[in-house]
Order: sequence, then structure tokens, then C-alpha cells
Amino acid sequence: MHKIFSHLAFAAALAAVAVPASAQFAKPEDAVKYRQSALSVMGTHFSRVGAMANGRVPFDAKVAADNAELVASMSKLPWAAFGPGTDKVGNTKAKPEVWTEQAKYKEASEKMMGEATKLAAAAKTGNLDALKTAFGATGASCKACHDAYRSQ
Ligand code: ASC
Repeated sequence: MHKIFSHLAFAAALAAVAVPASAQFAKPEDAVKYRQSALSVMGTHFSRVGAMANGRVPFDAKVAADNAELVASMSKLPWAAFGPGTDKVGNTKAKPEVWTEQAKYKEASEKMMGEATKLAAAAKTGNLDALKTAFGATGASCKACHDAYRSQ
């Protein structure tokens, strides 16, 4: 009996590893909600960095670094939720090109993750000019992806 359970547990573990990222969501709607939520949280923290980069709030190196770190972490999350079958779901603004131009789309997402990582590194230096430069580059990578892959 015990042995059967351990076999079952092993089979379940193998299945979990083999399941593609897109199938980690119970419903396609859940994937859309997840990616929109991740992008929204990322945007919130990016805006807090931007407020300092643009001089709207006083520069606080610790706050900038904490927020930039969150941007870099959050930037890794949305992509697994753009799986097959999540293209015409709910209120998604994702364009068909996400799925028809997979290589270019992946490149754009990787560009954004790279810029977000650089933003976190720049914020850690405590140098406001470095933060401004990295903020601009990160924002441009957000915009490039939105222009190509998000409808108005
Ligand atoms: C933000 C945000 C984006 C980007 C983009 C940059 O703060 O939420 O999507 O910056 O607007 O152009």
C-alpha cells in the first residue's frame, strides 16, 4: 500500500514537471488575470522609481533600490501566462502577433527583463543619474513591447 502511494507521488511529481507553463492555470481566464496582475504590480513599482527619476518625489536611494528590485523580479512573471489558447480571452489587449511572432515577442520580453535587471543594479549604486538613464531604457523596452503587442 505504502509503495503504491510513493509510486503515485512520483508519477504526480513527474507530471508536474512535464506540464508546460501555459497549463499551470486552471482556466485561460486565470492566465490573463495573472499576466495583467503581474504587469500591473510591476508598473506600480516602476512608477515609484519613475517619480524619483523624474524629480516628482525626493530621491531616496533605499526606496528606489527596493522598488527597482521588485520591478526586476516582477518582470520575470508575465510571460509564462501568454500560453496557447490565451489569445482571445476575457478583456485581453494582447495582439495576435504575440503568438504569430513568438521569436520576436520572446526577444522583446527578454529585452525588458534585461533592462529591468540593469535598473535594479543602477538603483543599488545610489547614483541618481544612473537611475535616470536605466529608468529611461526600461521604459523604452516596456513601450516597444506595448507598441508591437498590445492593442490600444
Ligand atoms: C510605466 C508603465 C508602462 C511604461 C510605459 C513606458 O510606468 O506602466 O507601461 O512605463 O508607459 O513608456
